[in-house]
Amino acid sequence: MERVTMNGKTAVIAVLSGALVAFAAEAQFTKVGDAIDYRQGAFSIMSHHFTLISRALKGEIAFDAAEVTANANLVATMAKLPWGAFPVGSDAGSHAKPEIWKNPVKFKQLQDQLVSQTEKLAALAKEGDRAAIKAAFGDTAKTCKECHDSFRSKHE
Ligand code: ASC
Repeated sequence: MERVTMNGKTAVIAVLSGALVAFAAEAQFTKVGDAIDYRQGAFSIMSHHFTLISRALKGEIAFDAAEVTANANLVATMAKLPWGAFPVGSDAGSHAKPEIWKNPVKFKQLQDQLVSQTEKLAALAKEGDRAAIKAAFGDTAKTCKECHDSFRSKHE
């Protein structure tokens, strides 16, 4: 019993370590500007590789299944990275809207949606069915836009 019953001190430590885990993603940056640079870098690389998939789907560049898969894998990896780089109040000097910290539930929901959709896109790219890739690409692009509409300002 002793091992599963928390005394006051143990409970406090458990709560604090939970808080630390939640904090860790933000604590990795010592300067707000570094967090902004990091997330913008991830978004920029994601956009580059996402656009290459778009161009291949439109026939503007050759549709090379291996290239599309490599691009989709990069998109899926990048999609996981920015979210720990939004320390509270880091909207100044970036496109981030204060709504990010007013509506964290919706922001998180869109992050999770992007992560799952980009993973699906990468899995479908590997299978090589162009119509399925196109559909998954469209779903992903919708999520990009939905998040931008709510949480990204057009001006700095
Ligand atoms: C891109 C890019 C975005 C999304 C978005 C989709 O290639 O840079 O932000 O697609 O435009 O609606």
